[in-house]
Amino acid sequence: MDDGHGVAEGFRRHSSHWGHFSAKAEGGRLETRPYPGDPDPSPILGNFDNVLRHPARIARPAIRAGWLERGPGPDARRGQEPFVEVSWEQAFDLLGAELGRIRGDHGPGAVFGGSYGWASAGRFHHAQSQIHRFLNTALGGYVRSVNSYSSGAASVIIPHVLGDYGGLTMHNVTWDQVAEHSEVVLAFGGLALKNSAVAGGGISAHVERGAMARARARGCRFLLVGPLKPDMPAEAGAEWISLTPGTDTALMLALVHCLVTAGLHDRDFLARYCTGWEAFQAYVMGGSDGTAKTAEWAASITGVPAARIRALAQTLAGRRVLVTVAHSLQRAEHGEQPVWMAAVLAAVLGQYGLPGGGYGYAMGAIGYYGRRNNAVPSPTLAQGTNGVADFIPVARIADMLLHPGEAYRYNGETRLYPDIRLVYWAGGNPFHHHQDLNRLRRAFARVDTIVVHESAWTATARHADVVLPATLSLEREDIAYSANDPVMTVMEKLAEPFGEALDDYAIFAGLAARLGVEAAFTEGRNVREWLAHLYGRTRQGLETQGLPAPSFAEFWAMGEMAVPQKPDDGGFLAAFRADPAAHPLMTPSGLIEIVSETVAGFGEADCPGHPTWLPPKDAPRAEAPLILVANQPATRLHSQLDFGAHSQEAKRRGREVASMHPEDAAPRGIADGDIIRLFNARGACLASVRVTEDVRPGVVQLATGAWYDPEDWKEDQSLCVHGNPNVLTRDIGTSNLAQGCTGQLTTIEVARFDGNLPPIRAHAPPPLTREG
Ligand code: PGD
Repeated sequence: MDDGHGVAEGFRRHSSHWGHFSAKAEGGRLETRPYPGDPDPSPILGNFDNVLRHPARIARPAIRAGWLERGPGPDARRGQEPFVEVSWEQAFDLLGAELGRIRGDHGPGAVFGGSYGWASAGRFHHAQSQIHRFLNTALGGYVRSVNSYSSGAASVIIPHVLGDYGGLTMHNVTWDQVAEHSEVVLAFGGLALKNSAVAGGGISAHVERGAMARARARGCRFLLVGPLKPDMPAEAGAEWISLTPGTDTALMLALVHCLVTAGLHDRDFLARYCTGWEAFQAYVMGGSDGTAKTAEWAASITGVPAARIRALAQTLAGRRVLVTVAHSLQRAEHGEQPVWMAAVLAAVLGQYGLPGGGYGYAMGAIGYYGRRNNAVPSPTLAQGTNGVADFIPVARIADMLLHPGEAYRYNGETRLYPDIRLVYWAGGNPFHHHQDLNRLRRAFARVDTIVVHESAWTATARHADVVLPATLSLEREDIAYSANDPVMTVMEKLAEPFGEALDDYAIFAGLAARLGVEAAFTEGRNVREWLAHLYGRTRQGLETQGLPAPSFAEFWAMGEMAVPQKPDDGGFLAAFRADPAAHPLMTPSGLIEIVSETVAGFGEADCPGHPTWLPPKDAPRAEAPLILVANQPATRLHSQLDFGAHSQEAKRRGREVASMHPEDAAPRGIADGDIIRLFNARGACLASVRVTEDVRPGVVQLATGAWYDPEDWKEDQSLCVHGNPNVLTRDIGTSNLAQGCTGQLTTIEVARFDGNLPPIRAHAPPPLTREG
């Protein structure tokens, strides 16, 4: 028996960033079934099996003992001290008083509420919306963060070059177009299914594998440019062009050199749709800096043989080529360059705006790129007005906390870091997502108070002063909606909250009451009433279009609803191609800016006025001869539910698994299955090792997301025994232009670890005592 949509009796609907599903809770465990219409469900669903009652969960509000005894203030003992469990009443009283003190003594400009993070699916309980609404209502605002760890460089450079970052990623070439029209897909950084398996807000069908199989069956060639072979699924039958990480810009420049030399560049397209070609051509051919960007030049930088580069250029000319660039390429020093350069390479090939051709920046990086857009508005919680204008580029958090008042450059401006007293986080894990975690620990020691809402004892929670237990999405009801997915679904409550955990909404409502703003925060609605209220926006969109518009009660009873979508029309780039005068780009010239006078005018040496090969400062050298690729994990979303069954099954001897090439392993006496120590000047971690030819020689791959687990929490630079690569990565911006995250690449050395293996304690709570 099912309910007509394929949900079995006894199972209830829910959703996650990695897919809609249904589930049944029994004996503290969750049995999940993927959404029936999903052709390729994500195995990450398996992480839900064992998390409801896991020891990593936070049961009660907890206050760091030192903060309770000594009060707010800078403290290097964060992350080292035990916690005292208190009642919700005590927690609300203590935190309400502290927020009142900050509001009165320092104002909202002393509060960092950026609170970056993926949180959980669900439109109402969306943690960032809740925290921002609360801080705006209760304090009058907060210092926010802009951009993301995913696309920090791209989201700043693309508006200068192509105008519309949102349009480029969300409304452009689709997977259906690839399946039907592309002749060559040139994928810098690949199209890894582990990345497109996730989409913020929920996903009803994972279409990427099937689209690549259809395209290949039609004769489309997929070319993977990158250091890791698994970054393309077997279905694509991709040719692997293995290159040194961080050198893609040089390869692209050489491709342009080859095309121009052979007279194969699309002169008409460059003349009609672009600005700056002549000056850029002079750079490529060596006229402006004395270095011709030949195939031989690029071979010495990238490690790709010159003959292969020339052959590749011939493959591209005159075909329907889609150039894609994974987010990972721009999560590195000078990350703006490959994004900009790929836009130029696509212009040289002249396929912009044609079905299945042009530039699909970040296609495959997330499950909602390469899809059609919904034609109705999403249910969205209003966040109120932020009275603080100040912000930081998101990945500059440690700089901000360590250097209040100091100047930094961002997108042509000189800005000053604010003086932050209180950091408030809900729905993110900076001790997962930030770089150089030992530096982040020093930064977290600087403020008066750190507040974290979490469902589990992440390292971020362990570094907080006030830890408030939040429900998992599984323990509350909500609506799942993603702007590029055609199925909107109810998220039913699957289990009772763990311990005394509350929804973020209930926590903020309790605090709002202490601060005298409860009515403004809650507007008198309970959760169900809020869901009905938010749904009203989508319903109105349906009504406006004359489409059937079920009431909230009808929607809830149906369980899911198909959402109308816009046509697959190629978006702003197709319109621009059809008539560039009528549909100019949102750039100063209205054209594709191969040279940007704006960027040139900023005068940044690390981001000049056209795409440029800028060698990384952090290059392999004697003490750090290997390049670490710290990429997205396949067995969980970021660090979420690292204690979940699927994530745990993939570990070896409890550690995260790194991959390295036999040529690098053999001279170090390392064999498959050994434990290795990865280290550099910033820190060290242990991992298990897989020795494989799927990784380029000179490269070590270790995914992010294993919870930070220092051997001794009291030591500076303690060994992470579990395998968190962010103890090794560098905390520098991509450039003065975007200041994006550079966590993807860094240089390291590796050695076999022969000592006794320290225990993994990341998924156990810190020492806890009970008040009274
Ligand atoms: P998550 O693990 O998703 O990582 O960083 P992000 O902080 O988003 O953290 C979300 C946290 O929110 C989890 O701890 C989860 O328990 C909590 N949470 C979930 N739902 C709720 C809720 O409803 N309420 C509350 N209060 N909490 C909730 C991801 C970031 O990492 C990203 S997006 C990228 S792309 C970066 N990638 C890299 C990289 O490639 N390489 C390196 N070295 N570092 C990276 N860091 C970045």
